Amino acid sequence: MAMEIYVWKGDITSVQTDAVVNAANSSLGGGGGVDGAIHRIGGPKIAEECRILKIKKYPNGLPTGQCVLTSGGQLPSKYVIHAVGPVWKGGEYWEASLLETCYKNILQLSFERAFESVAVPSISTGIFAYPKELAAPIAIKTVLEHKGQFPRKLIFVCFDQETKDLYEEILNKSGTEYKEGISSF
Ligand code: AR6
Repeated sequence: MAMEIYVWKGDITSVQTDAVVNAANSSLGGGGGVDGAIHRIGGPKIAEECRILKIKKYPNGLPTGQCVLTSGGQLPSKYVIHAVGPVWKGGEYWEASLLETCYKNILQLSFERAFESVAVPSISTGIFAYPKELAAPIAIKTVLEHKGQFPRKLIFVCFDQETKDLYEEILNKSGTEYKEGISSF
């Protein structure tokens, strides 16, 4: 069964899915943007799980492109996949391949956990300054190439209209069917 693609404009902390993806950083210590919102709404349980993961598994930080799972705390979604996207440094520091790896790892983890629905923000395109128009095709291509049975539903969560328009334009050009969705998947 082909994966269902959704494009949804809004705040990722209000989405109800099996998992939401956090645009985290290597320290797993929280931050601004999606990370700030997830910790603010999700409550202290998520931060505590991150702290333990950092001590036990990633004392030197979670490498760029990798991801780890925690519970969703008080979020409507059950789990959070904390993923570290690349910082944009002009494009000659493997940013594209690191961003692709990041999405592949999110999809692989979602497959292994048999998640039905996973919501993903536009990783790296905020504080990490990855140009939105360069990041969106990588996000979409990597998702469309994913072969596993899970996740069954992939929701691209766009925080602003510009990002939503960009995703829809790329999906339309590639002839990919998608739905607009509501906040519960
Ligand atoms: N829901 C959905 N999308 C959002 C939300 C939200 N609540 N808030 C922002 N966005 P960013 P990054 C969009 O900065 O670039 C943190 O400090 C935003 O408009 O959250 O990967 C971490 O700790 C943009 O399109 O993540 C790291 O240090 C996209 O989500 C660093 O920021 C990603 O923006 C990670 O930076």
